[in-house]
Amino acid sequence: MKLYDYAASANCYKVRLLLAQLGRDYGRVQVDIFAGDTLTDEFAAINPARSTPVLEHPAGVFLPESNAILLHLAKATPLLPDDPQVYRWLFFEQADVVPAIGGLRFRLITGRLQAEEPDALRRRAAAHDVLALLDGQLAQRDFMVGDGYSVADICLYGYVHVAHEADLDLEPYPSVRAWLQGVESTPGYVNDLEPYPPNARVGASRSIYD
Ligand SMILES: N[C@@H](CCC(=O)N[C@@H](CS)C(=O)NCC(=O)O)C(=O)O
Repeated sequence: MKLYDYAASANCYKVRLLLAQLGRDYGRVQVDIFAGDTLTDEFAAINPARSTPVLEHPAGVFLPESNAILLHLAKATPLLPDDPQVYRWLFFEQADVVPAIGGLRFRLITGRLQAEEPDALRRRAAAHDVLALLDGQLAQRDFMVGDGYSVADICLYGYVHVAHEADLDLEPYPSVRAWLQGVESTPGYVNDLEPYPPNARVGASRSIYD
């Protein structure tokens, strides 16, 4: 099993976290998404959307989309409970959490947006809506679905745990803060998310964002 992976992507980190917690061995294929690695014909053959992560499993069969990979890998394990609420959070994460928190963080850190620009303000407001919603959900429970840790927590953790890097203050969200600590206390937890490297900065990069 191979993971086409970018170390500074939280979408990729979500998959690495699950693989670590499942104790699965895999090979890591480093894709430098800001050096044009996803713009090649070879990468398009692996994933025409030109994004990472992509799981190759079995050999020659490629599965893109981080949350599809989470579902595939967690199948028949306790991390994928038989509760459709899991699906709800995986879709919510991609539709709401990633553009708001992940998109804001990426654009601020790499110089693609300034904090007071309208698009930054829009994403910041959406991020606070997301955090308030999650805080309400987590007020009466330790984890997102049922009474245990699952891929719903893993997928949401990916970008929520770095919300402060988008200057989003988590102080008003005590249940979210307690949940982050809860995730970090689960067996096999790892955090190998790397900071964006210099070549991610606007003007220095060659990627689908440029
Ligand atoms: N919906 C996709 C989004 C993946 C995505 O946006 N990946 C980014 C890194 S976080 C990427 O690989 N971008 C490629 C590029 O910039 O060339 C998923 O969840 O896997």
